[in-house]
Formats: sequence, C-alpha cells, structure tokens
Amino acid sequence: ESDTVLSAFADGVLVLTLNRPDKLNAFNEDMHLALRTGFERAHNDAAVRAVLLTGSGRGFCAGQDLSDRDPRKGGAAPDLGGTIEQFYNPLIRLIRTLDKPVVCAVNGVAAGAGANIALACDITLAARSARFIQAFAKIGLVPDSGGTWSLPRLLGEARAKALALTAEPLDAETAAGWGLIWKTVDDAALLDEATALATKLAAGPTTGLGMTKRAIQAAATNSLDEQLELERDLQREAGRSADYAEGVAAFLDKRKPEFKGR
Ligand code: T3D
Repeated sequence: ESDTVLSAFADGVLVLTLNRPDKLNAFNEDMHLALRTGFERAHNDAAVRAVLLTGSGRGFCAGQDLSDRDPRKGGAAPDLGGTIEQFYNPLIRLIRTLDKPVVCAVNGVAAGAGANIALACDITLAARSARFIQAFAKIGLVPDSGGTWSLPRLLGEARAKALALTAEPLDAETAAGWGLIWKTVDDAALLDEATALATKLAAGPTTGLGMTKRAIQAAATNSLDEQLELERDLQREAGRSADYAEGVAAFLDKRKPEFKGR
C-alpha cells in the first residue's frame, strides 16, 4: 500500500487521507494512483458505506505537483490534457458516480485541482482557517477537475468567474456563506465532526442515499418532467429495499432503525 494516501476503515467509513504534507498534499503520480485505488475500493466493497476524504498536515491539497512540471528541465511541453484524462477526470467521475456519500474535510488550503476535488464531494466541511484558491490563473491554466462545471452551478457565473479569473483565495467562512461548501468547523474539531457525520451516513439506508445523490446530480441536466420521472423510478426501487421496510417498521415501533445498507 502506498503512503501517499493513508487508508483506514472503521464503522462502514473508508477514510482516505492525502499524505504528502511537505507539499501540501500536491499530486504526484503515486498519489493519483493511490487515491484512485481508494475510490475503486469504495465502489467495489459493499462494507464501505461512506467515504471521508481529508488531508494530513496543514494543507488539504495544493493540486498538481508543479515540481514535476519544471519547464527549465528541458524537453517538450507536457501534455496536460493527458494527465487530466488519465487522472483527474476519472477521479471526479469515481466520486460523482459512487452510490454512497462522500464527505470531504478540508483541513487547510485547497488550491487548483485540490479545491475542485473538494467541490466534487457530496458534503464538504472546512476548517475555519482553510482557504479555497482557483490557482490555475496564476500559472496560465484553466480550472479543471470539474471546476468550470461546479463553480457556476454552486455560486452563479459572477462569483465563479471572479474566483477563476483572479485566483484570489476565498476564506472558508465566505465559502460556506456563498454555498460553495456545507459548513465550517473549528479547526481542532474538524476531523471529529467530519468522522461523526460520515459514520452517521454509513449507518444510514445506503441504497436510498445513493439514489438521492444520483437524483440531485441528475437535476443539473434534466427538465422538470425528466426529473419527476426519475424520482418515480428511484422511489419505486427504494420502496423495495429492506432499509425502507426497516425504516417504516422502526417508526411505527417508536425505535431507532437498524439499516443494513440494502
Ligand atoms: O499539470 C497537470 O497535470 C495539469 C493539472 C493541473 C491541476 C492543477 O492543480 S494546476 C494548479 C497547481 N497548483 C497550484 O498552482 C498551487 C501552488 N501552490 C500555491 O500557490 C501555494 O503553495 C498555496 C497557496 C497552495 C499555499 O501557500 P502557502 O504560502 O501556505 O504555502 P507554500 O509555502 O507556498 O507551500 C508549502 C510547501 O509546499 C512549499 O515547499 P517548500 O518551499 O516548503 O519546500 C511549496 O513549494 C510546496 N507546494 C505547495 N503547492 C505545491 C507545492 N509543491 C509542488 N506543487 C504544488 N502544487
């Protein structure tokens, strides 16, 4: 197992911790591969019922490791489209298509692709001291990892463009106030609170939660009629789940439900 992403499993939660703290958890190839392996496990292992993504040290993730991109080392310009296709795009798809909740705990600065990976997660909490930076404009690049898709949807075009064109840092409190993330948490409490949230989600009706995630994401491109039909189809499926039967029985018995994730 690679040490660039620490992986731990407890109470149905797979915790993936980006772990190149000296580089503020910037991505080298090894970290790309290790993170992908983590999310593939989340897809394939039924025991995993939620994922928690966070970073070690004082940063969450500073995007691509630019020391691997030094133009002074000679050679042809790197094919950045290639890295996007090979690593970042599959990662964002793995997060968005995972039919289980992904919680992100942004423990410190989230820059470049690091910021947009946090925005691709389902519920994003940030330490009060964290910052979000669309750093791409500082080096002549374009926001990637879904940033040009998620920013205007979450913030509207005016704020999306200002952040992307200026690369100015956005503090976590403002990010929460603008609806870019779910909420901020005191730095010292972030990991505990995010773990408690992920653990609660992992004990939930996983099939229904997965379908809820799918439905809300589909709204980005569906008409109201298409969305109403999708809700009907998903509700039909949810209504056949063991967790629905348990949820209703528990309600009628006035006890806590024990969901199995099926
Ligand atoms: O290339 C492709 O494949 C295309 C894909 C692109 C995706 C992208 O993400 S492009 C955007 C890349 N990221 C950036 O441009 C951000 C670069 N980093 C920064 O602007 C700053 O480090 C931060 C604003 C994130 C944090 O600033 P600060 O002052 O808190 O920390 P620092 O001192 O700048 O960084 C601490 C160390 O981490 C430092 O190393 P040192 O001097 O202690 O040895 C710094 O060089 C290193 N570091 C931070 N970010 C990166 C990095 N090293 C390599 N690559 C980084 N991205």
